[in-house]
Amino acid sequence: NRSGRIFRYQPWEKIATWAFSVALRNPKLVSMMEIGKTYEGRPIILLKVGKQKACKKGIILECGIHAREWISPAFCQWFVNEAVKTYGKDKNMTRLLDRVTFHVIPVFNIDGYVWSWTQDRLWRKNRKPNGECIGTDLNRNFNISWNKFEKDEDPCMQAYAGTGPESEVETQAFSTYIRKNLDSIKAHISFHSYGQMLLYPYGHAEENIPNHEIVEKLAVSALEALSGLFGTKYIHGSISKIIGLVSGSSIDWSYEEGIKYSFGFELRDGKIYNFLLPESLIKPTCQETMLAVKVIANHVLKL
Ligand code: ING
Ligand code: ZN
Repeated sequence: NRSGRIFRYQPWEKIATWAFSVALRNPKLVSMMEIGKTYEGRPIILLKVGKQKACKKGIILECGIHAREWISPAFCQWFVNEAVKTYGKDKNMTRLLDRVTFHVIPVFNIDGYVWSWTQDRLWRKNRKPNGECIGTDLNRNFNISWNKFEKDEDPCMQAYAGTGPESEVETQAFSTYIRKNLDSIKAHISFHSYGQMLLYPYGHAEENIPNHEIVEKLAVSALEALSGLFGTKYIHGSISKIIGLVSGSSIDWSYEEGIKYSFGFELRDGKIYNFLLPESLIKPTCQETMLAVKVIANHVLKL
């Protein structure tokens, strides 16, 4: 994309083609794999971004768990494009890619994403039927205090938790991949919209996580970097404090698996456009978010 050109949201087919071609064009920096298939049979694509070396640390960037939050997949694409474009030019990015592998899932809930493009712009869940209603909220389906608060039991609700922990093939694919790579993965970031918040565990309990102080400090530094660019205001804190008790979320699960830096971003905007963030705001949103992600990655580097 040439400067000045507007960035656009992309349908799944375009994102899949892009993933294939960015890997093909940058064989030394990017490789593509499939971690499983969605309920409707689409391949869940993961891009490994970074220099191929042994014993590297890993950071997982998980985008598009919720179908309608289109800015999230747009950020994952932005991240990969920026990485390959600035490697060898930007000192910090070069250092990061030399030492860290970013495991990027551009769209986690692909079936839902396709549905939000073709049938219902505000679709959130996946597309597997549950009796009279369709879809499970993948961010309530993880094996961590699953369905503990019994408020996500109605299959017709937006945050339906599913028939059991990891009842959905998408959740299974993701969890299996993380478990296989637990030794190297040090951080996990889940991208959502909207509300301009940086969240961390727990969502399933009100107590502080063991490394609360250091995670809180890291959140503050990340947001200093983010707001330094355009002055965008974010709030931060634990999921339970900021949005209330939530069970079965991906970052609570990964935290309990031992990933001590698990964050959830609620990207732009605040309360004007909500899920319908205009395409003119993709670029500034991704630019500022990139700065926060780099702060988190630089911390992982020092571990
Ligand atoms: N909000 C998230 C949700 O799943 C969240 C908030 C993020 C909860 C990370 C737990 C972990 O409800 C949106 N808008 O999806
Ligand atoms: Zn979301």
